[in-house]
Amino acid sequence: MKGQPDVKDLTMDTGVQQMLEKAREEGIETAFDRAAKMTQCGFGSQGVCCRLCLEGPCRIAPKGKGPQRGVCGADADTIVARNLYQHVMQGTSSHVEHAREIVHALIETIEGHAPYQIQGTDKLKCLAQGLGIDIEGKEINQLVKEVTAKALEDFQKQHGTLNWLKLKSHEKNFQNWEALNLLPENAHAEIAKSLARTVMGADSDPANLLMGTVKLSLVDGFAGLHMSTDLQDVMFGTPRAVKAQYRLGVIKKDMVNIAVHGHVPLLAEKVVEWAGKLEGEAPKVGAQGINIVGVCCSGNELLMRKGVNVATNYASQEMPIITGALDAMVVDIQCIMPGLQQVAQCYHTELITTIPYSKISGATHIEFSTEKADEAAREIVMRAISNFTKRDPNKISIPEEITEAYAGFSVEQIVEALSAVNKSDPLKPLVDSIASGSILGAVAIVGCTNPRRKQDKYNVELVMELIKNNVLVVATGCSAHSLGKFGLLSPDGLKYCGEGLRGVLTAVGQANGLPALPPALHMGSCVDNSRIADLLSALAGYLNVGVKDLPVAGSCPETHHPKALAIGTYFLASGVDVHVGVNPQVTGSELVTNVLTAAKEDFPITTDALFGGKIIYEEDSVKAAELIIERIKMKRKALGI
Ligand code: BF8
Ligand code: SF4
Repeated sequence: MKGQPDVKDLTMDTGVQQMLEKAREEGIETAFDRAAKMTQCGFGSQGVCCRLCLEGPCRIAPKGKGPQRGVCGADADTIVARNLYQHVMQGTSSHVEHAREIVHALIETIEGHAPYQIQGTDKLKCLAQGLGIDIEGKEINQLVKEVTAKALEDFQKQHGTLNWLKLKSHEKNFQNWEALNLLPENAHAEIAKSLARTVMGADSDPANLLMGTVKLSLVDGFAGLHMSTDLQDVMFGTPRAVKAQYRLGVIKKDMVNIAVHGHVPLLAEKVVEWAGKLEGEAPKVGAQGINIVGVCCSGNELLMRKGVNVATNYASQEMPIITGALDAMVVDIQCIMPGLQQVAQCYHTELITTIPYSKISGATHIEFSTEKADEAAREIVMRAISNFTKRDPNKISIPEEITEAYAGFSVEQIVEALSAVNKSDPLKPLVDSIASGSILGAVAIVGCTNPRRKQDKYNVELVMELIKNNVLVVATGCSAHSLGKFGLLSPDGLKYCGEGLRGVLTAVGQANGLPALPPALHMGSCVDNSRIADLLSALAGYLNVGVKDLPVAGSCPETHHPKALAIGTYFLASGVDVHVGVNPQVTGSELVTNVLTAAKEDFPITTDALFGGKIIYEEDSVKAAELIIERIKMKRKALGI
């Protein structure tokens, strides 16, 4: 069609390009098409549009040419700070609800109401001890009971602070947050207070609103990310290194294909289990077997623990359907495009929603609850099998490319790999390599892809630039998928590393019987950013410094979701610089911009001064790498290395 962008400008993934061409030929609209058509509102882009009450909407004119206050008198600083706060609230509530689901699943399991097994008993004991529970002589179910009781307290206690914050925060961060009066009481109260605080006519002091945002981000970090990861490891086991495949080529023409998409692994794990149990049903419809593929963070969870192959990441989630060979896509919560159903209805693919508070009009809804997990998973797999017979052979076209990748790098797995080099002091080889300069520092590449940015390009480019400069990379979320697609989660990617980094990854890999470790270590889904925080706390503890002193940073080059803003704020508060490659919609306020980015050196309050971390907003990945490396070098210098 005339005027449409070249598919090569929309994504680096050639399989996705092929599917975009196919969609165009078949007259199907995708997120990339919608992004190209959607003009971005200048007010919203700068965060100066307020819709909080019916006196509005109010918008503040840039550069002083027009209204400078809303009808109520709120200025750009207040409006921008409130909008950012609300984004962080959305992210936090998503992660907190994720954690709460897992807590309840564990409780139902030990009470005999849910068909799961507690697989991570070592992690359970370790958490119990950390939470101050006496583990001597106690059965597993009793420990789960006591650990989940501590978790539930984090949703209801009226004094003190989150148990998970006390369990997981670095001591120096804890002291800093306590001194700044930022310790949250309980997750639900903090979310409710944040909502109450940001309504029309409540808090309008932008600095105070920003501090509220930081406080809420601690809820995101501890009662969201950490609690989810820890308790998922208790339920399903802690990930260990696995090998798997990436890209749309993992969809198989002769098999019943089911894509699992969303976030909470309770359903995804069951679908894998039932695909195994029902394998014998596939030949009855002429299929060779049942093939599960992952999308987004459910994809990450299954990849990390089960080695399930990954089809694609966020921005191209419609593409598995466009292959014409996907028999069902089953989704739970978060990052699921409502537009999926528009695409699914053009094919035989059945889109199946499963969560009562996350439905899509037109999709099949099979209610998932932990009590009925087996029935739901069985029905989903059986439906996919019967859908196999409804395929239109003329519409089937599956891109061929596949890449190999390693994942499963939990902190436990990383420490174990390092133990092969130094058994009694596993962190020493890593710390020595950083001190000697073989490794310059470490950067976590996290978060999304965004249909407004050329998919995968910015994630991949940034990593290439960093590893060339001997920066160790760890990755999570959809950005890890970008790296997987382009060989950066495989030892093959070692050729892009600087000499120092290559040497270390080769030495550690060989000590573990591998040719080398991959240049980027895949640490999991977005809630697994907690694993990165754990690794940083361990390194800071080893060196007896604060997290803020470490030569490290986080980066989200292709940000799209408010969850990423919540996670980013949590890392800022922990003393880590955070790069974002997409406009965070705060530029309409000089005050908010300066607090977060420390752009003006003499600005009275900045997150850099308060916590030791700042936002780096840079869309160009090569320039972003330079800015990140500059800060890493500054932190190295301060450490005297
Ligand atoms: O939680 S990385 S696009 S799928 S928000 Fe969403 Fe972003 Fe993907 Fe996972 Ni995270
Ligand atoms: Fe306008 Fe104030 Fe209402 Fe916002 S809260 S819409 S700025 S009147």
